[in-house]
Amino acid sequence: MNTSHAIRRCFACAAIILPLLAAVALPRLAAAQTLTLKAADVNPAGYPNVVALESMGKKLEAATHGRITLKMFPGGVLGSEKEMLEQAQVGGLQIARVSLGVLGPLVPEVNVFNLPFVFRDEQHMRQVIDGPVGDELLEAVSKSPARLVGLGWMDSGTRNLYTKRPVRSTDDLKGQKIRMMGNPLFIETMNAMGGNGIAMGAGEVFSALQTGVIDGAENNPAVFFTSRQYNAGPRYYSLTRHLIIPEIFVMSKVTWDKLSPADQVLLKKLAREAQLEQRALWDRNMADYVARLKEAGVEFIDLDTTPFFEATAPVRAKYGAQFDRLLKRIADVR
Ligand code: BDP
Repeated sequence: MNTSHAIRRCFACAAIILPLLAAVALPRLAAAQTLTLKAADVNPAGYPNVVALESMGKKLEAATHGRITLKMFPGGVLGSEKEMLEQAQVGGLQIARVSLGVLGPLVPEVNVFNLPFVFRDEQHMRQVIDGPVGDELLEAVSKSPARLVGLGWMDSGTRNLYTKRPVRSTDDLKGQKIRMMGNPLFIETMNAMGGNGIAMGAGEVFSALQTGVIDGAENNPAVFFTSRQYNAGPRYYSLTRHLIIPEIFVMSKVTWDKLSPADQVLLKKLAREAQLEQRALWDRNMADYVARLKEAGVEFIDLDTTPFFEATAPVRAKYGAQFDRLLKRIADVR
């Protein structure tokens, strides 16, 4: 066989073999590039936060033609929020949807939103998180040494007290052990309001109420209803409105850094959409949560919040001093 014949045969071989190789190798390559984002929430399936993140996942999957998918783990199955954050910090969990309350000990800058009575009402809070202050705080999380990236905010309504004995005044709180989220700021808030603040994860509250380790807790109507904690002792829901804390969803920096710049932009865009979708779901469901609590026999107590506001002034003074200028900007948002 002469050389030119050999070369021609070689090309002919290649023409057959290369497409075959490609057919076998290319899907593998694509498969190797696929990414499943594990996302977790302590709230149950069907809760507005959970539904909004699932919907973000579907959009992400469609936009990347299946290259990036999201698997949701609701109901606290991956642990407490503190544990979720720890997993996200090392890349074991990709998206943690947590209350900003538990992020405070890791990223102190966010405590400005965790101060008692810092927002006039929910509408005020929404305007702040949607605007420049909200963006800056997400940036602060991403720039902090916490190894997390702030993706977006969610609504969590207003936190109110629920107790076994009715609370109509700060005096009624005396001697009552009230569960708070794990952040010293909240323990001091409860102590200032008259009760005894006890820190624990959301997953422990039900049995702590049943066994009498605590006399009550505080949260929005959505959690009070969906957790069924009204079946564990508390029959009174006092509208103290002491905390309006936005939720945040953060991504593990380990995962974020592996995303292409285009995927990062896409995720940020979809996160903003999730922020607004969650709000619509929240508004759609809230009246139902309240109605069902009342149907279950929970007594709603409307009260004058002024004494609670005044009692917590030392907490705002202590934790708020460092946020002087930011607090002014927040107050100026109308
Ligand atoms: C709920 C938040 C959740 C918190 C929980 C709590 O949705 O992120 O874990 O409160 O009190 O409102 O721990």
